[in-house]
Amino acid sequence: MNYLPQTFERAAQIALLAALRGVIAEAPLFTPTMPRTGNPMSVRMTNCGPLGWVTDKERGYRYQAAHPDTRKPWPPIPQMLLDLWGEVADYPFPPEACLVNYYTGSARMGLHQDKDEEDFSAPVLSVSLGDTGLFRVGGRSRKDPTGTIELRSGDVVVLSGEDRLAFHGIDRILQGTSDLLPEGGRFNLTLRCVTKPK
Ligand code: MD3
Ligand code: FE
Repeated sequence: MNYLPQTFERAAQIALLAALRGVIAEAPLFTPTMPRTGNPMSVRMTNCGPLGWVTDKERGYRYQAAHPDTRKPWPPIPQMLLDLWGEVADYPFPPEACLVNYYTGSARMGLHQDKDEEDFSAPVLSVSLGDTGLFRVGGRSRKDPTGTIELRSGDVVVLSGEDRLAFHGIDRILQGTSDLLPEGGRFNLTLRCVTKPK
């Protein structure tokens, strides 16, 4: 795992947050629901880019080109994120999806693998904004030992190669650790390639 702490300094975090507010104005945060059970996830989400990750009771985890509520195409990925991809991804194709997760209060994300993409050869790139998240990462088997990293506002993580299929999750958010978001909480942005490159 390539952990790049404080890739975005304060002014860059503010600029990225402004771009993110624009994305959310076009594509409001929604509460995803689990396949089969329909139970709500504690994290709220939206996306930008040609494709977005969504889930619901009926159709489960998938990527699609439109917001599930507005049915409009997702807004474009902010240029700052495309620039970051160009600088650190070491991959010859642009990202197709940027999933935005928003955590408040006791929101968490259980240990999982990201396997809904066709293309695991592309890296996944993560950017954190706002309160610190306790990030747990293990190996390719659920039984592999895990370690914890505190992801702070402005931190970037690049997952490529073996790490691309590592189990990972967010145990909890440390409330009040950042004053970037007046409303509190934590945003995580993940840039992904979804389809097999031609
Ligand atoms: C390790 N998000 O959206 S980002 C997710 O902070 C997700 O919101 C977390 O897991 C969050 O799927 C963690 C860091 C991350 C992203 C993708 C990974 C770690 C990863 C893919 C493979 C291994
Ligand atoms: Fe994930």
